[in-house]
Amino acid sequence: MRSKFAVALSLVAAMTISLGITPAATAATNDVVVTRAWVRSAANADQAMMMTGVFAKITNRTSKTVTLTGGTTSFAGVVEVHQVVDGVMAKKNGGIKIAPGKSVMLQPGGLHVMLLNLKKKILPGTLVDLKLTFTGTFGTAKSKVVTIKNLIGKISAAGGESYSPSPMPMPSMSATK
Ligand SMILES: [Cu+2]
Repeated sequence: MRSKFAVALSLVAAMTISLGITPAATAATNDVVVTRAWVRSAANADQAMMMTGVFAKITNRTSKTVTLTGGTTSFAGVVEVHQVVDGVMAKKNGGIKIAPGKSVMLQPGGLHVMLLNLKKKILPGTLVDLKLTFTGTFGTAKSKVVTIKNLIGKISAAGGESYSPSPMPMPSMSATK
């Protein structure tokens, strides 16, 4: 029994290591560059909520502010742009604005793209298709869709924040440590 347990542990360790060195997804256009993109695998508590988060570094290479407004994927019914305020996440109205030449980090505990109404499981290693929609000035176009290839599911306990959309914590509850 001990040895079986040890084998299981080493398998988990091997999976973790192999996921750790997997090249992150990248999507580059002349205007918007998305790097280090990954999606939190929904084999954890998120699966029950049928939602999960996407994280990445996004750089604006245009001379005007660009705004990430949402996106589409075959894995979810709805793609929203979210933020976390005081440990509680909420839809970020108006989208995520990126100043000219600047980057933003979407990361656990902060800004993120939320996949809601999941249609398919996202397990560690699952490749997820995702198109992100930006508004801004792209030549004569006012919007741009960036396709992220090889967006990979990864286990993450980072952040420790709750992705539960409801019930909203009462003020008296959130004050409890
Ligand atoms: Cu969210």
